[in-house]
Amino acid sequence: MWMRGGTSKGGYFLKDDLPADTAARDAFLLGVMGSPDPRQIDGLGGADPLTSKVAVVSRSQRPGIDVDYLFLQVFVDQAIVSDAQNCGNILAGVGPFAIERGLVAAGGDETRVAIYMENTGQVAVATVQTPGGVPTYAGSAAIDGVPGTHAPVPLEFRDTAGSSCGALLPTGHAVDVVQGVPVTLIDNGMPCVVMKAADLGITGYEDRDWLDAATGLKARIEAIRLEVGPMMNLGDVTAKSVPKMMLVAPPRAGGAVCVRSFIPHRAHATIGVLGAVSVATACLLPGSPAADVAVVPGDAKKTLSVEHPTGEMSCVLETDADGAVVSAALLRTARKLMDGVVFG
Ligand code: NQM
Repeated sequence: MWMRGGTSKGGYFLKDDLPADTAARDAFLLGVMGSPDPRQIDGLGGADPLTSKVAVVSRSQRPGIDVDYLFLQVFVDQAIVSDAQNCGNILAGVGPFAIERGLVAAGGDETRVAIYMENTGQVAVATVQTPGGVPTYAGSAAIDGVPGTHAPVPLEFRDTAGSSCGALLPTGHAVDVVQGVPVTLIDNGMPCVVMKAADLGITGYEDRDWLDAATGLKARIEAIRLEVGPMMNLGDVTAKSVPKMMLVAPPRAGGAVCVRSFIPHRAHATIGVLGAVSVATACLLPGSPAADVAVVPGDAKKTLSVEHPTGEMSCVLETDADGAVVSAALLRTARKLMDGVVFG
């Protein structure tokens, strides 16, 4: 099934429909997307990392969990299929897909689907609109980066700290200085390097095309990324899609912070879901580059509007008595686009 999940798009597969052998599976998925090729002309990928994504879904044997979800990033111009990151946007389609395929029974007008995210070993809960026992994609929820309105798919995350790096702050510091730039190396669901756009010589309000064309800036960011990979317990990240590079600036539309992200080699059209959770969490760390530019509400349950190139994404963060983030909730939508047979 081809679906839009949040501001991403990709193929949703039942695990049993794919080759069990990882190398054979990856070769098939590269063929499905048409990679490696900058235009992905011989496949269904959209010549953009945001539309070259795969969800592999299966019924879960884990107590209290409905389905297991493995996210795979199919690189556009390299023959790489990576499971080194999660994807909270594609996650938004997993609940409806699981109900469509009969892995989960619809339970009334709304169905809560507990999803084990295999990439990071963590759980997310998605609430899917199922009037009359059938998933609906029509509704009145709007998310920036997607035209029109659709059925809401609220997502809740708990205990996402250290998803891939082993700790929220893998170096133990809220600030490290790398190649002369103060950075926060953080993982609250997505390994991210958070730094001030101004420290890289830009405003942080540039659009995606400008950022993608800024080869000097991108080379500097990539040099920082390669250096911090081992510091974040990610090893050599040359062929990995993490960490994501987050350039923050003061909000300018009434939000909490403004972000331009590289994922990691192309600028994001919006922002990743768990990427936004990680940046929002960095805004709560006193003395960090993000805290320096952010406007953070005082309540224990904080709504942080993260401004991005085409609007904003609101993250609702719940903090404990020590100010640590214990849960995050976000609104996404999803849509079934095509159901059929694909050739690898
Ligand atoms: O951070 C893109 C996306 C993502 C990831 C990326 C995502 C997340 O927007 O949870 O959703 O960072 O590669 O789909």
